[in-house]
Amino acid sequence: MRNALLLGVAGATASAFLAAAAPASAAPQSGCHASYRPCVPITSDVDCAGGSGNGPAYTGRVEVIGPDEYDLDRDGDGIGCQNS
Ligand SMILES: [Ca+2]
Repeated sequence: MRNALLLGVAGATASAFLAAAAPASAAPQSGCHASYRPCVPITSDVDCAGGSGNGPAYTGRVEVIGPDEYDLDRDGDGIGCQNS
């Protein structure tokens, strides 16, 4: 019985560890917009650094890999802020 109890405790500890680790591994891009690479923050608007946009966030050249919600790729070639 003692061994069974110890195994039960070990199993519960492992399960708690996995549950705590899962969200981090499932969302490694947390805080980054899914449409852009490398990381562009998720905020009200992002403009090209050095451009005429008013922010509040700015980025340099980025690859657009999803819907261009921030309108960074004006010519639609998949690269945003290419003149930055
Ligand atoms: Ca472009």
